Amino acid sequence: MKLYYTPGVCSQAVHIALRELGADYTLEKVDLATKKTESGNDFTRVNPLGYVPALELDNGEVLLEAPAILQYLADLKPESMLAPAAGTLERVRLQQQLNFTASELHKSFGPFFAAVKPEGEALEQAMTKLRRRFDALDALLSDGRSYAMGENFTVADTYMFVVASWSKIIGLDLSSWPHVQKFVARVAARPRVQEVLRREGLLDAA
Ligand SMILES: N[C@@H](CCC(=O)N[C@@H](CS)C(=O)NCC(=O)O)C(=O)O
Repeated sequence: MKLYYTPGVCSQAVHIALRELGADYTLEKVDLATKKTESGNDFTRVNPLGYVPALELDNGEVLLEAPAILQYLADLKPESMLAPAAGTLERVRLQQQLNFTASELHKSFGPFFAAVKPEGEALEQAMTKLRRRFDALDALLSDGRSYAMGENFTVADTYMFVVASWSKIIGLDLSSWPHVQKFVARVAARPRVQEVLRREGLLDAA
């Protein structure tokens, strides 16, 4: 398998899942501004919409959309417990969390990463929306669970971790959400996650 990725963005969730699974994979970095891959290819031939992650399977098929890719990977190795079994209520809970991360949390960061940043009332509205989603995440984790689904680390956590970590980039202090803050630290401390961060050039080599 080949993962098309860009350091620090949502493709990192898939990178973490691959690493946690011990899967056999290669990486190809994508420049999101030029849509060129590091080997000089046109990334829009892989994903016409030009966004990562894209996972190229060994038969040449390409999978898109982080929640779908993450579940595909988890199902390759059910014993990894990276997702509850398909068809169970627990699996639907995982899908609920993946969808929340994608369409609520991830997209609420959009205005802060836009070329033209919101100002004044628009900025306030965008921040209120984002803060409310962090409130919901903190409430989910407030019963003392270690991860989104309980004590098992799952693919829902890989995506939640990456998106919650963007708070640092926009200067949003996570101390307002202590359970989320602890969750981010817990996931960051996982040895495979450290390997991914290092491989993406987001940690010192030492
Ligand atoms: N719906 C997509 C969204 C992926 C996405 O937003 N990727 C961002 C990075 S986090 C990206 O590549 N943006 C560049 C662009 O849209 O041109 C998914 O779930 O995989």
